[in-house]
Parts: sequence; C-alpha cells; structure tokens
Amino acid sequence: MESKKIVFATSNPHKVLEVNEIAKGSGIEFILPPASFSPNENGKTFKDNSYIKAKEAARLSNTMALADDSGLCVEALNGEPGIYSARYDSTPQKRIDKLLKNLTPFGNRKAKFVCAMTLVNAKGEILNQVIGECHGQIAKVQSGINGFGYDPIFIPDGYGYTLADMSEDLKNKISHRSIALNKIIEFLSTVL
Ligand code: ITT
Repeated sequence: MESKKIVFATSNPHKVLEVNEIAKGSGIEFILPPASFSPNENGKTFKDNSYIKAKEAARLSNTMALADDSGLCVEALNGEPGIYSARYDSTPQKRIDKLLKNLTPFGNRKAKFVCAMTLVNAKGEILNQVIGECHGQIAKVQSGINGFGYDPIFIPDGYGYTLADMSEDLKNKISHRSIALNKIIEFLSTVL
C-alpha cells in the first residue's frame, strides 16, 4: 500500500531524516515543504513556534502539515537556550562551546530536550498539538558524531554516553522527537 505523505514543516534536513525513521512502518511518509518555506518564528513558546511553522507550510502547500519546534533547556541557565537553541550562536560547534562555557560555574548539569509538534489541516486549523521531553545531563566534554545540534553534549538519563555516541535507532526510541511524533502518529491512525 502506498504511504500517506504529510508535509513536515522544517528547513532542518536532520529532523526530516529522524521523523521518517521514527515513522517507519506507520504508513506515513514526511516530505519537505515548498522551497519558499520561511516562517517568522516569533512565538514565545515551543508550541507557538511549531504552530507558526505548521500553518505557514499548510498555506504554501495547501495540505495538512506537521511541524516540530524543539530545543535544549538547561536548568542552571534558567531554561536557556530553550526556544533560542538554533540561534544561540552562529554554528553548531559555537553553540556547544558557548553552552559548555556558560555552564562551567555550575554543579547542576541537569537539562532536557523539548519537542512541541503541531498538526494542522490545509486551512491551518490545529488538529493535534503535543509535547515530548527527554531528560538528562550536560556532559563536561563533547563526544560523538551521530545526530545533530547539541547531541554531542547531552547524556540522557539511564545512559552513560551522549546522544551523539548512541546509534540512531536508540536515539529514535528515546528522544523528545520520537515521544512527540508517536503521539501524533497515534492521533493520525484514528483520523486517516
Ligand atoms: P526548523 O525551525 O526549520 O524546523 P531548526 O533547526 O531551526 O529548524 P528549531 O527552531 O526547532 O529548528 O530549533 C531546534 C534546535 O534545537 C536545533 O537546531 C538544535 O540546535 C536543537 N535541537 C533540537 N532537537 C535536537 C536534537 O534531537 N538533537 C540535538 N539538538 C537538537
């Protein structure tokens, strides 16, 4: 049977790879929005920004769209970088270096990845909105080459190594994104 294609409202190719791995076997395939996709992410929360992205992709493609807004919230830094995770500095390596430096004075290295997902219909109306979280600690030094973003410095609870040292399969079982996406897939299975 042919899979149902749903627009995934992102410009980050890593996210699309991950959601398609997580969705394997569900009968759903996520595809990129039109190239002109360039939402104004000016929301105050992960949920707001995921809605802004989903609505913009639905407007451009005139179909149902799903968006992910995600980030890393560090307890000792009052939840930073949070919704500004992608904009914390100019490159992924500089963002990691800045976070490790800012956290140096603190003993508390607790952190969580948060992923908000919003599913909208072609008119941009919300069909489902969910959150997934993955709790852990910020490593003292970075390690690993898998994944993307802050994966080399995030050690999920219950594991002694970073997400970037983990197989993609394992990350996709425990990540904030997989927790959120599995809720959306469950919802879609009742409406598609
Ligand atoms: P889109 O807005 O186009 O989806 P983006 O990368 O800018 O792409 P966000 O605004 O949601 O996405 O920012 C998410 C940032 O949070 C991302 O760029 C990473 O720096 C970080 N992040 C989110 N999920 C992550 C993960 O699974 N592993 C590592 N870093 C992650």
